[in-house]
Amino acid sequence: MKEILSDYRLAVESREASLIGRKEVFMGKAKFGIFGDGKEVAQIAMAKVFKPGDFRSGYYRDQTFMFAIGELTIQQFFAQLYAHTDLNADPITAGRLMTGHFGTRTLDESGKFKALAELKNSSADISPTAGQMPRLLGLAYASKLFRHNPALASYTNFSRNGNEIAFGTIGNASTSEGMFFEAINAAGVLQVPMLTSVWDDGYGISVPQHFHTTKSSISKALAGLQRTESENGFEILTVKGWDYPALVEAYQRAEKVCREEHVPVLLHVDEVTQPQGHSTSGSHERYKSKERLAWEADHDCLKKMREWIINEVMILPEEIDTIEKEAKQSAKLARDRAWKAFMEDVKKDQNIVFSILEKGEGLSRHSEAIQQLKQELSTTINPSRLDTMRAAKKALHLFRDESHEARTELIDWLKGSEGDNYNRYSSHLYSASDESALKVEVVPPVYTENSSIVDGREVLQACFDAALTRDPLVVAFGEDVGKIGDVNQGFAGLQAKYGELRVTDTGIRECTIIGQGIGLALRGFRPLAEIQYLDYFIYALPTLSDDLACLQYRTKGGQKAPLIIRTRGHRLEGVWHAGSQIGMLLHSLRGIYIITPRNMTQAAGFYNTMLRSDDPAVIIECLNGYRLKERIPDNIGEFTIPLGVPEILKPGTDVTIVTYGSMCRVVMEAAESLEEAGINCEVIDAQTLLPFDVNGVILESVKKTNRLVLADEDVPGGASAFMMQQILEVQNAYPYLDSKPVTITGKEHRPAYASDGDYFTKPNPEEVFEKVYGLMNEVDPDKFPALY
Ligand SMILES: Cc1ncc(C[n+]2csc(CCOP(=O)(O)OP(=O)(O)O)c2C)c(N)n1
Ligand SMILES: [Mg+2]
Repeated sequence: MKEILSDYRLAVESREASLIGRKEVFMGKAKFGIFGDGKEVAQIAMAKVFKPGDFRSGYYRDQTFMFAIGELTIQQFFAQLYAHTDLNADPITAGRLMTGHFGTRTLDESGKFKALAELKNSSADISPTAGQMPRLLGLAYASKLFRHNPALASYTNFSRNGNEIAFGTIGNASTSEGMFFEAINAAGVLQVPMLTSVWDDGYGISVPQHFHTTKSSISKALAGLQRTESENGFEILTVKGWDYPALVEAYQRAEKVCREEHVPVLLHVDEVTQPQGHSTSGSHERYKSKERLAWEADHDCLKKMREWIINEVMILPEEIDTIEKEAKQSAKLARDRAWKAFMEDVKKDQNIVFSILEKGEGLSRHSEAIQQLKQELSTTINPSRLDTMRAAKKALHLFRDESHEARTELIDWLKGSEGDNYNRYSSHLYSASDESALKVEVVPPVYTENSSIVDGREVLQACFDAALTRDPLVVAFGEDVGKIGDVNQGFAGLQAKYGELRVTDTGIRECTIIGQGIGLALRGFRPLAEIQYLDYFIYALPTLSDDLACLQYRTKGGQKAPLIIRTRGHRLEGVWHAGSQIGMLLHSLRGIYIITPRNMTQAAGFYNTMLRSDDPAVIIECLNGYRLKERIPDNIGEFTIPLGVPEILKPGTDVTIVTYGSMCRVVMEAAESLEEAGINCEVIDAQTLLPFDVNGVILESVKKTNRLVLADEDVPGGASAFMMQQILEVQNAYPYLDSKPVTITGKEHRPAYASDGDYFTKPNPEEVFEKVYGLMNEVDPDKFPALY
């Protein structure tokens, strides 16, 4: 009984937080609100079966659940609403994400994993609907690996025999997304402990259920997944979102099959309401009928729970009234504390700038304008950091030709706040820990007389073999990766050697292959997830961009997923098998290192580096390089290659040509012909595009040659534009140029088929020759007469 009353109290407190939250937005104290009202009771029931070691992957309605598992306080909930940038105030997003983005810190302050098996964990939310599903699959799959691979028994900090459930939550309308279906199907195939709850309020913002789901019911639509006596599948349960005892029972049943038998469960929580409507943008009276609104009021889970307690548990209404009063009061107090802390933080800088302005008023010729700025700053309602910054910058602009103490103080403050604001709003895009990929010790390759010359694919195979031996947490999976050892045999024989749990085939489902990798990495694994061809990255891009790339950033270093994505691309022969969409990756995947090795030895060195770091990376192997001969280093599993360090493949003095990947061979061939024509090229392999040339190797080259050519296989203005911006603007090579920079790229369309198609749509040695020659013709037409 005590438990029931405390559940009810929490439900009321959470509801009150939603109600107050909405008011805060309307008072201008916060920008946007989206709350979990109407879902309180269901979430409290879910929290009852959520054990240490479990993980949540959910969405913005889950505040009550987070309160119930003790991983969010109401004060923190308000701190996030206000965008308080202090990690102590909002420990999961540090004010970077708007309200309703939940999570727990799975890393300690040095960026190492905490003992996850002892904690109640939540992966970090993202806004795109159903974006939580791919990751959810991986979180559940980790339990399967921990349970079935005896070599992992000692990793008790991550798992206890794979007993952990991955709890998913999703809105009814979001189940229409492809990611939902892809993840659900994969969970049924894999038989993993994934317990997905659908909060079904009958709407997705304004759009009613019959637009979203076949038969207007996700449990009906998915009925074919239900397991039977003879066939594996899902356990599908339906329960009403206002029925407290039924919810408690349903979650107990769901937990049992999920945790003990590793059977995935879909819990369709129907008849959920949304008392305040979707969010603070707009009201639901615009699209819900009077009847629907009346039905919602009648089926409100708090109202129903109260009635049930009075009727069935026999508690007096007055006693319940007291609980409600206390709960509401405590939510208000939490709001007050959060606002006070937020204001105190913001006002620190405001006070400093105010006093500098005060000083400036007496010292500047623009006394009146300064006074005006001071006045504005002090009378701003709900002041924000930008108000202070703008006042400071406007004052600095006024002080520009003056010399006094106020100006010096202002400059000092502005310089200091650059670092503070970087820390508040821009830090942790990549790992900031000691295991950052940029800090991995460099171990050079060792070659001896015994080093044999083998096919490129064999170099990779030896590297992966060594990795699988070295670390039992390394797993590789993807389409055709298991039995045949991938389409180019990089994993040949390794499934036979290490078993199906370590080297594994998957369905054709790029998006959830990535999610599988993210979830595994979040739980301590070192996954190598394979996307068969670079062209199919487009299917995986949402999860890579929205989830993996921003994970460290959006948690301010609170979570990491050191996933390595392996793929192959650039050129072979055939449309959708010869793409080099590198610009697409550079534009959408900041936060993931992008590595473009020219051969398989370089690729192996980068795999070794990344496997020793806690950053995620994409490694793009050259499709046309698997059968080329390479000399395999004796320390194939140990040597590492540093990121961001280009390699000079051929020194030269006339022109700097920067390239990467398969184009290295093309450019080297052209450079030889150019040499014969009297042009001495310096050919540089950038090796990694993120990070790009961290030590300015290319700048030094341009200082010498004064001419720059960028060659790759992406579209014009794709990755070549990125490289140019890095070299001309960031490295400041612009003043050293004597000629216009030149790019040599693929055509704007997809590559045409066969050898001729490749020749006419991708850069070839003759084209490189002619472009570079043309550059020199402009410089010295007598020495280099026009070709045509
Ligand atoms: C990919 C994507 N498309 C659209 C949106 C905008 N959006 C936010 S919530 C929402 C409705 C979701 O409805 P439902 O899944 O039923 O969850 P509910 O809010 O009803 O709990 C939409 C369309 C989004 N966040 N992400
Ligand atoms: Mg909905």
